[in-house]
Amino acid sequence: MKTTLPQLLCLCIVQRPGHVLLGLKKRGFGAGRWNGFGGKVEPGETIVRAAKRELWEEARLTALNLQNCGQLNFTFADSLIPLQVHLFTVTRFTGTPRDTAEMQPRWFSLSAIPYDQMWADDRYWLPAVLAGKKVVGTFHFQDTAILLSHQLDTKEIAPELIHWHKNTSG
Ligand code: 6OG
Repeated sequence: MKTTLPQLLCLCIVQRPGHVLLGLKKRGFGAGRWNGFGGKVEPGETIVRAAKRELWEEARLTALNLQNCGQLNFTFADSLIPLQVHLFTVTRFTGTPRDTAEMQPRWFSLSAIPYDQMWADDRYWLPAVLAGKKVVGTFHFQDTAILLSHQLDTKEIAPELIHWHKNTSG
């Protein structure tokens, strides 16, 4: 059986109390959708370095804390190569979100996340991440629009995040 190694990517979910920062992707894979900030891990680069770099390139923010909060595996029926996306939350950063060539950033209230204009997987895992949980998910797509099946495990609240959530909820 032929197996294709997944492509390694990262995705940052930037939060401030009661809000999440999303970017409207202007070009490339996922254009027209709101998403976190991220992209491909370059050869020789660590996943964390890639996450920092992408957040800077796409929103002009410097992450001061990157907390791994799980992994999303994407497969595509029409044989795009599978993706392995490493997720991070960022709750401390310097800078102000800026419009860049790739993304138009905007803060959303946690009660007004535009799931209808996001990847179909996001409504399953993003609420858990925003609640401070770790997620491991597998999502199988037809084209890039139809989610055929999925599996999701949520894990214990990351101990490092409990403090932040306790002090910023509400
Ligand atoms: P570039 O190809 O622009 O990085 N990404 C996805 N994010 C979500 N929420 N769902 C998906 O479902 C995704 N597929 C890819 C990973 C693409 C960025 O988009 C994320 C990267 O952060 C299929 O370099």
